Amino acid sequence: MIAQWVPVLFAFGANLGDRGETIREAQRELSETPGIEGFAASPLRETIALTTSGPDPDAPRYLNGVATASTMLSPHALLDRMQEIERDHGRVRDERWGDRTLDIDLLLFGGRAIRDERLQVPHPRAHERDFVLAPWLDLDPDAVLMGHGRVAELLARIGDTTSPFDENQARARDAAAGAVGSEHA
Ligand code: PH2
Ligand code: MG
Ligand code: MG
Repeated sequence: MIAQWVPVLFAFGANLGDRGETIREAQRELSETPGIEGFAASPLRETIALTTSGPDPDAPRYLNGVATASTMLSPHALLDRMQEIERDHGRVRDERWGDRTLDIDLLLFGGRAIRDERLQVPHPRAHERDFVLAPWLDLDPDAVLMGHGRVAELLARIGDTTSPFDENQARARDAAAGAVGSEHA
């Protein structure tokens, strides 16, 4: 059988630990997985935690981003790899929508609709989440969400509460904090 390469969209989120480092490492690991090609990641955005009782400005903020790629893996093989990377970064699955070191979601898998115990694709709530739509629009101003239309319009409709995140500044700050810390070690 000739391999079929399918375009996919991933979402990444983290609100515990070194959020930016974790997401960028996880993206590198995913991009280096055999059967995944053409990985392109969005800028990261800082976002208010959405909990089961609504947005919680007091909860640790998330960093969120999305990435596009092509894959010849099956949806479930891809999900296995995503969950392996989540586990490698210390993800524990307990509370629904609880704080987490790393969340990787599969939002789109080609034009396919998949619904089983492990997967729901297209992601049922992507169209109403600014923390998905805003970084996706950064990556692709012409993005269209299957079944819902243009991402620019969806985001304009719900409003954007996310803010840009300066990764270079965060790295510089961490490096400075590390240098100070070592002086006192
Ligand atoms: N993910 C959740 C629940 N709440 N809130 C933000 N801001 N970003 C997320 O990625 C997120 C969330 C469940 O996966
Ligand atoms: Mg999620
Ligand atoms: Mg998830």
